[in-house]
Amino acid sequence: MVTLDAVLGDITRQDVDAIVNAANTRMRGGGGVDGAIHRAGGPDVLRDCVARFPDGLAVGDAGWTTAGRLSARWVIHTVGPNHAAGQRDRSLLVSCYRRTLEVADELAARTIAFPLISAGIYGWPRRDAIAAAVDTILAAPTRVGEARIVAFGPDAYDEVRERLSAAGV
Ligand code: AR6
Repeated sequence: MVTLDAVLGDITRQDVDAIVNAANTRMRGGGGVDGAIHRAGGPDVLRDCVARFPDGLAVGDAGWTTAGRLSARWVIHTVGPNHAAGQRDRSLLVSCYRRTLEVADELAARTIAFPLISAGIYGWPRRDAIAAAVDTILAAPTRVGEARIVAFGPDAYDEVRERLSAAGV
């Protein structure tokens, strides 16, 4: 079973096998976590996105690229539903975590760091985004040994810790 932890900080600074990106369907970069990962990883990340995903990715799906200059080996990009634009199907958010862990298993990644997918620019209510993240990661049949949710601020961090406690972690 996967060990799940909460971390307060910047996802690009995590020392893990795979870092998860909250991308969009075009997969050509953006703001938030996506911008931070492309800036820190350098141009190889975008080059690999273009080469491996000429048509981008569907909402709820995930796919990997190199992590470029990041200390991680891979970036696993996933596309959350855009709540702010009316995409309210929670199963798509759950699917992001499931599919990301499936991709991590294909890569034989053992450690992974997730941001709170859809909880920023895409406007998913944070407490529910946290519940979806914690519950889905804990229930996933994965060979990943250690997962962490990286919270970008102290309030989000406290809320992730609360949900972990409620889940018995
Ligand atoms: N490290 C960890 N968490 C972060 C960081 C960071 N460096 N930066 C932001 N967060 P968002 P989304 C938090 O907006 O809602 C992009 O333009 C942030 O506080 O990155 O899925 C993409 O290209 C929030 O809790 O992702 C898409 O178009 C969480 O990460 C769109 O935004 C996710 O915020 C995706 O929106």
